[in-house]
Amino acid sequence: SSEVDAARAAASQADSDAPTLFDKIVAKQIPATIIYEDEQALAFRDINPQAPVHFLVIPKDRNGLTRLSKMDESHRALVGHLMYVAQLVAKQEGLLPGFRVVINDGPEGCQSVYHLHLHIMGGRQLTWPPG
Ligand code: D5M
Repeated sequence: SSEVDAARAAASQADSDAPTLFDKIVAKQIPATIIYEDEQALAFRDINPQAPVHFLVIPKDRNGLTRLSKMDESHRALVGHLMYVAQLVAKQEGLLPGFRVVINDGPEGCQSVYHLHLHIMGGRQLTWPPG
């Protein structure tokens, strides 16, 4: 179907260790609306929002985490910190009635940028299941 084709096109970038555009956002070489920053993590608004509030939380240093499934025990504290930042910024953004956290992994997960990122979406009634 055309929806499946579109999903595959969106997820066309292969998993590789090449830098992604998120490294350029971390380095402030390309603009982004940054809404939270600390030593380890950055949160910025998604350029293609799927909800009234849609932001991404990323590790500044990808640390081998092109995708969640590359996680090993050395990443546990970092990934826990990203989850902490997700809920902190969700509250900062007024998402007290609720929100959703999504990590797309790999081609079938429709991942398009191979630098681990959490999507946080809210500001409307979300539905389930996602596509
Ligand atoms: O999601 C990758 C997400 O990254 C997707 O929702 C669009 C977003 N994106 C792509 N480029 C930018 C820039 N330049 N700024 C902000 N957001 C961006 P995935 O889970 O990999 O499909």
